[in-house]
Amino acid sequence: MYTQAIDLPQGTKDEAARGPRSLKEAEYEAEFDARIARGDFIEPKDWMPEAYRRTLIRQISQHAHSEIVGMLPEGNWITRAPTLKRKAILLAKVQDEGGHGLYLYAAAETLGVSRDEMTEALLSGKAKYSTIFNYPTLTWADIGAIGWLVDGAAIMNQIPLCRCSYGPYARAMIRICKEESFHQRQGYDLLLTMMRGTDEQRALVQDAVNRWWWPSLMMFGPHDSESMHSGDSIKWGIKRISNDDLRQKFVDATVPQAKVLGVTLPDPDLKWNEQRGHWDFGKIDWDEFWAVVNGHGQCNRDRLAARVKAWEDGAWVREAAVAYAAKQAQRERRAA
Ligand code: BYC
Repeated sequence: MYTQAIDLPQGTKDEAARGPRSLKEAEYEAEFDARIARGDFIEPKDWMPEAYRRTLIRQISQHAHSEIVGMLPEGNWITRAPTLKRKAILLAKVQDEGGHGLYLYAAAETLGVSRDEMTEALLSGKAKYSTIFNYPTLTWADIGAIGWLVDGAAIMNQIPLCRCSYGPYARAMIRICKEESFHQRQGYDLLLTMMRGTDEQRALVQDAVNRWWWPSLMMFGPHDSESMHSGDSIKWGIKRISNDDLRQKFVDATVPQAKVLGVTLPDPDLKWNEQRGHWDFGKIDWDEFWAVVNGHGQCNRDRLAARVKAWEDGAWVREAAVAYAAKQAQRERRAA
């Protein structure tokens, strides 16, 4: 209702896969392919293949949902932040995440899907959001670990999205990445402060890192060989770097940071590979990943319940806004 967007018919997968239907459409498609090859942006009013539009709606809306659900695990600690400075930082971070969700919903709306439809998909469990937000935040050190590892993984994945072929998504990502980099640094700073504290604080940091390391690696998605969308997304310039390559970049960037921090990453197979010029790392528990994707993580049920409650509690605001808009329209008609 706070939107000008309309829901276009979403079509079926078969329809999307059928390819060009007319000579005109074949011409449009050739022009679209040429623009992608030149590295031009595709803009909302440009012709685009139906499957490209659907892929973007899926990814951008799920990204938006992740930001909104991602406010919950950290929001849980705002009232318990240990100092005023940390509370102000955490408040700002959680608000930023709400803002990221809004830019992303707005970017998805330009593809012909309404905010109401996206919200319905989240609340009904039809749309996914990142697995990472289905893990609990047990101690204050988890807030630092989320900033360092979760936001660190998010930046690694999102920087290439600033060059994504769809203009509104790419532009939204530029601002989001600037804010994410602050989020990552505040997390690292928080952990560094705790590491300079007592033995008990250092133990809390190590425990948080032990719990957040593997879920952070899962954020990049399944192995390339299992990633059903990567082929098309890379062909269309939506994804610029594959899931596995981004995961490797994240491991390579994070291992030296862990050394400076003085924590051990919970992977006995983590070893520098001179030949590859990369860190080798152990096997990810894909059964756990898919269980969480499919709704069976530790917090899936609580997270969705919190979003459903927020939606229901906000009904009076939506009703008041509709009543106000109707009154305004009536006043304008009378004045005319
Ligand atoms: N969690 O073919 P694939 C943040 C799904 S928010 C859940 O590789 P794709 C932050 C995938 O959706 C971070 N589901 O897919 C906020 C697909 O299922 P569907 C969020 C996952 O799209 C607050 C299926 O598995 N970031 O930074 O090519 C506080 C097959 O996967 C996950 C974004 O959303 C997962 N981890 O690649 C702090 C970034 N991984 O959709 C931080 C934008 C995979 O067919 N998104 N799946 O039902 C992307 O870059 C890509 O969508 C992904 C997956 C790399 C995540």
